Formats: sequence, structure tokens, C-alpha cells
Amino acid sequence: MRKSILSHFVLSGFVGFAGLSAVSQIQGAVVYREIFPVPSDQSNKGWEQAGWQSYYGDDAIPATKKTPTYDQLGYTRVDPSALGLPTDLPAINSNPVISGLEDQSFFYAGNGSGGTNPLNNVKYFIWTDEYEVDRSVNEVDQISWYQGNEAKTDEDRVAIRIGSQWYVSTAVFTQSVGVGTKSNFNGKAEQKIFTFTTDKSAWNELNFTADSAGGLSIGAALSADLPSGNITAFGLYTNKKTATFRFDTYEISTVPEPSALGLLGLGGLLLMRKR
Ligand SMILES: [Ca+2]
Repeated sequence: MRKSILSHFVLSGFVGFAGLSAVSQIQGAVVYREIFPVPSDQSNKGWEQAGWQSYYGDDAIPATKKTPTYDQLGYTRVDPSALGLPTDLPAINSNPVISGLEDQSFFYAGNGSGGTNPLNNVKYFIWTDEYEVDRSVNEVDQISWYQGNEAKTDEDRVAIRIGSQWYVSTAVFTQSVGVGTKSNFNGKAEQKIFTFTTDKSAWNELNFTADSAGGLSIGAALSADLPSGNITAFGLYTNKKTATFRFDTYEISTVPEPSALGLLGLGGLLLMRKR
């Protein structure tokens, strides 16, 4: 008898916990946050160390590919010389754990005003594969970031990779107010939120083969909804970057996948009946 009561208590407690857990996850759990941190001494830091890669132009040229006249790192970096937005948030599943990193910075890609920077009037693609989103239990809820582009008309899009295929959102995100200087990023950067959907109308294929002729372009519209499968990489894409591009605090949140949610909901219902 004692054992039976104990089992009942344990079961109720578990079901109750599952129910509470479902409620909290429905609101969206942040599974990834990139803050583009810098060392506490505020020294400049190569963006590669944040675990991201960037490519530009029709030929998907890696930004690490230097030319004799062009120091890439000087134009594309994690910028600690002005505040990001927000500041002082913890990283989640991003960046190696290095002591002394602070969230006082953001990602910066310049506009080529010096005449030697090719990052002007070109396609621009920045992404990371440092975290994999498991969609079998939790589906993506939203992807958000703070952007502070200099040109209000530059159009940023969400990019994700499922398996080996890249996709880019049909939705574009522009600035209400352009951010012309780095010191304005903290005050004027705007949070952009992409509400995740697998609907085929929300995505195009993104053709991407690094460092290859014609290796970067928006591809075909989808004939079916996005497939299942983990998101193995993600980032931002712009089809024409005309001026300085800055962004920060890239986040992915998830909610329980519908079938998992159904099980949790059933658990909550059972608990209510027992009471
Ligand atoms: Ca930051």
C-alpha cells in the first residue's frame, strides 16, 4: 500500500512537472545566442574567433581571403570600440568558453569607402555552424537579431541550412533608421524578429558554394514546405550590401514540436483528472 501511494505521488509529480515544463517552453526557450564578445581588455578581435564565417560577391569569396591591397580583418570584425545591443547578456551555446569575455561589442562589416574594400554593392552572407538545432523535439519558434545597417534600404534575410541545403527567407528586414556611426549602434539598432514557419512561401533555396564562380545566389522557390531535419547552420544574407553592416545578439528560440506538445498536454490533462 505504501508503495502504491508513493508511486502515485511520484507519477503526479512527474506529470505536473511535465505540464509546467510545457507551459514554460511554449513561451519560447532561447537555445542559441551569439553576443559577439570581446576580451575584457577590449582589444580588437577577429570575427573568425566568434565561430562565424562570412562570404561576399557572386563568387562567394571568403572574407578571410586576403588580397595584396586589402586587409580583411580591418573591415570585418567583432567591434569592441562601441557598445552592442543589448549589452552584458550571457552567450548561449555560442563561442568557446573563454574567461574574460565581455558582451560590449557587435559584428561589423565595412562599406569600402577607402576604395580597396570589396564589401560594397555585393551579396553578403554570414553564418555559423557552431550549434545544431534539433527539430525532432523542439521546433524553431523565432530567429531574431539587432541590426544597425548604415543604409535603410539594405535588405537582410534569415538563412538556415537543413542537412546540406541552404534556404533563405523571402521576408526581408530593413532599417527604419539608418545607423551611420558605430556609436549610434547601442541607441539605434533595431531588433528584427523572423517568426519561423516551414511554409514554402516563406523560403527560397540559397545556392552557396564557397569560393566558386557563381557560387552565391538566391535559388528556386520551394515546391514543398521546408523538410524536417536539424538546422545545421544559420545566419544572415543580403542580396546587395551597399553600406556598413552591423548586427548583434543573434538568437534562436524553440517551442515543443507539435507531437511532443500533444504528449505533454495529455500529461497535464491526466493530472487535472486525478485532482
Ligand atoms: Ca554583443
